[in-house]
Amino acid sequence: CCTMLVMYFSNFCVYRFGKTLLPSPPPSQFLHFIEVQVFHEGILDACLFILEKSDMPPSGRADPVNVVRVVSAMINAQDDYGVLVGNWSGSYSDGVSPAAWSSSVEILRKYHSSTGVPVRYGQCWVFSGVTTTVLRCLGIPARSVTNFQSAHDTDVSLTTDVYFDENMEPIDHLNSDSVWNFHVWNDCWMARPDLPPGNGGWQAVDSTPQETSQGTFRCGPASVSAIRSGHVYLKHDTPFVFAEVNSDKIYWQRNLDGTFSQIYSEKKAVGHFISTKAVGTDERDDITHLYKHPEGSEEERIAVETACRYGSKPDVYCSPAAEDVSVEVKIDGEGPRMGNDAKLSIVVKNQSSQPRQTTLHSQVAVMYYTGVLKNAIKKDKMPVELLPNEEKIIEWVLPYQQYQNQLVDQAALMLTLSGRVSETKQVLANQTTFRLRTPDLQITPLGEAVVGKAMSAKITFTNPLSRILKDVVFRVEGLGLQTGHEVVIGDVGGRATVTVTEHFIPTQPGPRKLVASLDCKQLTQVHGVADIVVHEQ
Ligand SMILES: *[C@@H]1O[C@H](CO)[C@@H](O)[C@H](O)[C@H]1NC(C)=O
Ligand SMILES: *[C@@H]1O[C@H](CO)[C@@H](O)[C@H](O)[C@H]1NC(C)=O
Ligand SMILES: CC(=O)N[C@H]1CO[C@H](CO)[C@@H](O)[C@@H]1O
Repeated sequence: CCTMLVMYFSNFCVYRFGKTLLPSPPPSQFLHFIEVQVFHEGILDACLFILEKSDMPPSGRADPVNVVRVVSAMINAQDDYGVLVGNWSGSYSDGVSPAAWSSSVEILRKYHSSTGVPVRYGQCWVFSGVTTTVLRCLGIPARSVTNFQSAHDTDVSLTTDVYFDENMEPIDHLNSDSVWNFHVWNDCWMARPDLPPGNGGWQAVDSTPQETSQGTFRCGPASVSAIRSGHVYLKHDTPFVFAEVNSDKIYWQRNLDGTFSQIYSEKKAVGHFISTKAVGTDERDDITHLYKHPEGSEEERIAVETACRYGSKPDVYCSPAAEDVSVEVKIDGEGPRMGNDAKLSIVVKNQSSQPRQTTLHSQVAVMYYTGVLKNAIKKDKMPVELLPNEEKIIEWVLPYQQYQNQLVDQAALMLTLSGRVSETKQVLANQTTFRLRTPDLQITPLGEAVVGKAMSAKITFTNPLSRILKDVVFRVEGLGLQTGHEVVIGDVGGRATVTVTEHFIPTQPGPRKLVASLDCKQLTQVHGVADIVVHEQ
């Protein structure tokens, strides 16, 4: 029902939350169905009505980050007379019980037909179902996501804290963090040009009123990739979602002087079986790996500690004893070329007079030019030992065979490095994006460039790949030189060179450009340009 592709999403599905989706034993006894029906009569009108009711100017609708943020605020009734009133009291006599709803259509039409009287009542799965419908209707791919053992961090510590007094009695008024049996929010798919590359793709958005964000009950969009790496400083509300899925549960005991000491921590208590409905079937699709690295792995621990440094209790985890090792990525010359093995240098440097030891985790992923990561194509672990004052250059190679069938337009890749220094516990991290350079078309003008006089240009191309390029076409154009047209080349053998000669008669004097590009399925982004100064007759 909801696919991973950017453009495709269906207009109808039933989201189920709770028991049937669960692996056994079920962590909760809930069973809820919410129908998502995007193109039902009245739904588009209701969605536009919601946007009009928000305080976003119409120009804001051009940016999906804005739209999602506004929808997240408008689906709950708090502070803006939005669609649904949340109620967890257990008695819902003056409205509809949250568990009784079966369709988001009914809720949206009710809200619209009353010209904006908030509908009673909703809980997380209802907020999420309605959000899925509204976002899909507005053209933003979305899906409902269920998280089991979902933490609610009330003080932005990025930990779930449990406080005890000197006698190990819980201190109720401090114990405001909680772990919900399950919580339901949404993923929606978009590019994030406002964030560093690699953070596009799925974004978490939550319409259930739990905490305010910049004064309003709303949450997200938070990049799922940023949540996974603990980059909680990236917008919006990433710390909150991070805590829901990956906070450690920390037990504190009050000391006689009133301070607290950490007595115990549970590292796997939060964020289990993060699930959505599988595409095309009613199966549960486990997407935990999108939200966090495997529990207990070094990468997961690094993410948790990175996140906590930006929280309200930055010292929960031991600070590194020293930060004297650096890791950088060097790209030699003009960078790796398409068709060759891609080689980069990883430079690991110490600044200390003692030996240092670490294991670097590397992962390279194909990236769309929008900064959305497609998939990882190679993962490695490299032990690194540094003598005192040593700088080590590690050659990192991505063989052509491993990327040849994986690339997308622009041939961009992202290399992510992470690790921890054994001696100091310092966290090492680096992310570098690079493109595989494609060859240029070489254009050489021949003859005198004079208005009205025939001349020509030689266009040469060498196939950088060892495979055959099928159905190659050149497109050639030059304002005042040559009208745009195609030159059918046909197949070009592996590493072979082809040359074509273009004949044309300049029509206008002055500095001109002859531009050519190559198109074929196996290789794109090949261009060439020649400057030609045309003289008057
Ligand atoms: C929840 O529902 C009960 C009963 O219908 C009502 O009395 C109460 O005011 C509601 N709470 C909220 C926050 O709307
Ligand atoms: C990663 O490496 C690049 C280039 O080598 C460097 O400019 C950048 O500062 C490094 N980033 C971090 C976080 O160390
Ligand atoms: C090669 C290198 O970078 N060595 C450095 C290691 O650390 C010492 C102490 O800080 C520096 O003086 C060296 O330049």
